[in-house]
Formats: sequence, structure tokens, C-alpha cells
Amino acid sequence: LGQKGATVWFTGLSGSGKSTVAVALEKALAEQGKLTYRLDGDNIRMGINKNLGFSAEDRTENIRRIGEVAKLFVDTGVITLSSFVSPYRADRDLVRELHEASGMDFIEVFVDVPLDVAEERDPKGLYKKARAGEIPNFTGISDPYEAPEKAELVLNSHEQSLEEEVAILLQLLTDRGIL
Ligand code: GGZ
Repeated sequence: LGQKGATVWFTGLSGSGKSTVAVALEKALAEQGKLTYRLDGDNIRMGINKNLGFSAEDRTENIRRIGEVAKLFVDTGVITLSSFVSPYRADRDLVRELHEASGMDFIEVFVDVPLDVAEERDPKGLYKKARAGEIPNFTGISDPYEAPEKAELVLNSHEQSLEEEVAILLQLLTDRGIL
């Protein structure tokens, strides 16, 4: 394949912009001829993890499996872009350890927007439902989000443009010897 794999792990609240940034990065990497794969709720929670919900135990298992899947992609040299709320620090740290124990790059990117910004966006109306008590254990409303303490990168998608964010990510991947 002639490229080094890595996992770029986006974490943040629902509506923080994780997937938007991942899609934009995927496009920029494709323009450089890089093979990428994007893991998100649509291809994971609908498939391999469709038996999991949003209890703490299920989120932990969701993230563990995604981490293992990401590793398989990295093993083949693919740059894997993962976008999940992944609210628990211990779960993200486990995925980091899984990667690092195999000499694989794990780049944690905290998509940091204030709750009120994410809630204002509410693209799927989920915050409104969560406030109304219709969705239990909703991250940020009735369930915790543990912000990263050692993320490789913090993006403030309410203050930075998508172009700026992609440029920063490409630079980071270059500095890490992945590009
Ligand atoms: C958080 C929830 C919940 C609850 C459904 N809490 O904006 P979205 O819709 O597309 O992103 C959220 C997604 C979270 O799934 P993840 O697999 O990323 O979560 S975790 O990493 O915590 O396992 C949201 C929707 O699913 N959603 N119920 N209770 N987000």
C-alpha cells in the first residue's frame, strides 16, 4: 500500500462536529491519494454493534469493539477516522493502549464545543428530546462526558473554520510521519 496506517479518534458531544471534520479530513487525504476509512454510527452502530445501546456498559463495549476494528484497518495501512462520542476517558485510553502496544499511532482529537453550542445546533432534535426526558442517559444532559486530558489535538469547531481544522490535522499527521 505504501502508506502508514494510523487511527485518528474524534471524541466530543453529539453535535460537536466530529463527523463533519472527519468527512472533510477524509476528502483532503483522498486528494493526496491516501486510503482512509471512516468509522461512525452509521456503519458501526447499525452493523457490528447493533446489539448495543447507551448504558455505560454498552458504550464501553461499543468503543472497545470500534478500537479493535480500527486496529485491523491500521494493520493494513489504512488511515482510520473514528467519530464517536466516546464519553469515558478509560474507554478511550484502552483503545490508545491497544494501538500503542502494537506500535500503532493513535491520535486523539477532542472536538470541544460548549454544550450550549451543541444544543443550539441540535441537528437531529435529540437534545430537545433529551431535555424532555424522552431519551435517557443522553450525553451532556443526563449522562457524563469526560473531556480528554491528554488529547493530541483540541479543535474548537465553533471558533475555527473547517478549512483551518483540516489544515491543522494534516500538519499533525505530517509531523507524526503519517503523511
Ligand atoms: C448520546 C446518543 C444517545 C445518548 C442516541 N447519548 O448526534 P448523533 O446522535 O449522531 O451522535 C450521537 C450518537 C452517539 O453514538 P456513539 O456510538 O458515538 O456513542 S458512544 O461513543 O457514547 O457509545 C447521537 C445518538 O447516537 N444518540 N442516544 N443517550 N448520544
